[in-house]
Amino acid sequence: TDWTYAPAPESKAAATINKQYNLFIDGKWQQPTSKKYFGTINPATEEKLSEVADANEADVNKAVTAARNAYDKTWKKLPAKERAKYIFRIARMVQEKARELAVIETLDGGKPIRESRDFDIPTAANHFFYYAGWADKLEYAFPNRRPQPLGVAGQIIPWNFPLLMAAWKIAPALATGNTVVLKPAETTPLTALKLAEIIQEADLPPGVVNIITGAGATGAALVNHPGVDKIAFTGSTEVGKIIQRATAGTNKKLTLELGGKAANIIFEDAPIDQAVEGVINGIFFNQGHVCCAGSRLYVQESVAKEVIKKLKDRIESLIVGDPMDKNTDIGAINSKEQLATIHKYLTIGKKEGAEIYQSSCPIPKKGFYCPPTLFTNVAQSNRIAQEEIFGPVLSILTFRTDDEVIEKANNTPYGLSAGVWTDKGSKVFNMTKRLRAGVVWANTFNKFDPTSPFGGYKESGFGREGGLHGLEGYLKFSV
Ligand code: TXE
Repeated sequence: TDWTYAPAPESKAAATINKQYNLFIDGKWQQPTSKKYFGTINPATEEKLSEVADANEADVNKAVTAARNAYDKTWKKLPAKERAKYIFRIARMVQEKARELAVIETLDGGKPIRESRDFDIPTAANHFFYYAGWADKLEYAFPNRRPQPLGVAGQIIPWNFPLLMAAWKIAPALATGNTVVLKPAETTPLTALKLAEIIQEADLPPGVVNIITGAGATGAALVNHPGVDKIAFTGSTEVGKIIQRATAGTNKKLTLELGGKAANIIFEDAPIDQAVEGVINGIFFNQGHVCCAGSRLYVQESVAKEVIKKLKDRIESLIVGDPMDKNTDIGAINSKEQLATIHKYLTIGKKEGAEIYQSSCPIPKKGFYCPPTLFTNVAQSNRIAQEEIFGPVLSILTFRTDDEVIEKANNTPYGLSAGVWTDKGSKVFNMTKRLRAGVVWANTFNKFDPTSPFGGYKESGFGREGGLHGLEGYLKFSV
């Protein structure tokens, strides 16, 4: 492959996104009823990239109707192996267009090209491959339970992994025989719209997948539409709660993947250099815009000094800047609003008495950037140890005993993920049982695979995506 070189920004991808996008409904590109469009910008330069349609209730209605008709008239009747073929085709086309998609993802969202190229796009393709394989094996996946599709799935996704989240949502929905209306996030709609082009080119029956752009109101209209049988949402805990209230008492099946405040725990017997690398990856991957980011470090007191010194040295070597440069480690913060949120927490942390350390790496003048940041002297009750910041900001706390760290790690409203660094296998198993987190990584962090279920406890949501478990959220069972 020629992956060694990041595609240049002036490449074909950059040219093709400079346009006005309509809504992808019933297999066609349709103008929004309101004729309103909004801009999506490159957060690294603050330049406008494209205009996308603002879907209102009437458009949502059209999309849900198209999805319903497609479900009743074609998709439901298609043999499962035919459904699988379409999903395989999408997977292959995502692979074929990987280069273009990686550039668009980075331009639209601000993440380093190295990450979109090596992680987001290939993992998105892998999700389609993986779920294509399940389509004609549902009877084996759920023996004697007679799995049936739900109907129309409404899917709302965030801006941190735009194409990957679209794949996480669409692939299992199609494999299980549902049809889809998907709404990408307002700051990162472009790769989902490119996926719509792929779906059109792959010749999926019209209406099986509909992609509509808009802000929160569009999402709310989709949630409230009576023709929707399932809502799958990834985003903030705040909006997750609104959606849970809105769907209460309806027949809609709901899965929520919400915020997190993951504890990454270093025990004194851990391989320290490996653990430091894991902590760096845990919090700075994708600028910390990761629901399962290791945003709280708990380090055992006896090795705390050494670990903190190594972390400080290591963040000095991280390159912050142009996301299109393949050497960049930390790209642009996704939006002005998110940068303001991060700045708010930096002020809160300092006011709470924590000590701030930021790398001295130069930062571009234009665009939204935040240097990698460490907070030491953090107390468990501090807001920077309790609330999701969703940026490149690590809160460092210390502990002495296993019981103490379990108590502290579990002491937030969230429960999405955690990490454990130790040389002892028995400790890993013990911690895994006691940590209230949907995912626990041992001597690694931020590892994802389509075969592994992912999802939270507590206010991090419910339901699982990925793996066999990821099929269940899109099925009903008659036994
Ligand atoms: O999220 P929203 P925002 C967290 C993170 C971040 C904060 C705010 O802490 O700082 O949330 O981000 C759609 N009904 N996460 O404001 O609003 C919206 O258009 C239906 C964690 O961007 O939750 C978008 O498509 N839909 C998270 C999607 O919801 C609504 C990832 C997510 O946006 C809606 C993102 C409504 N009433 C943010 N309001 C994670 N778990 O990974 C908005 N939306």
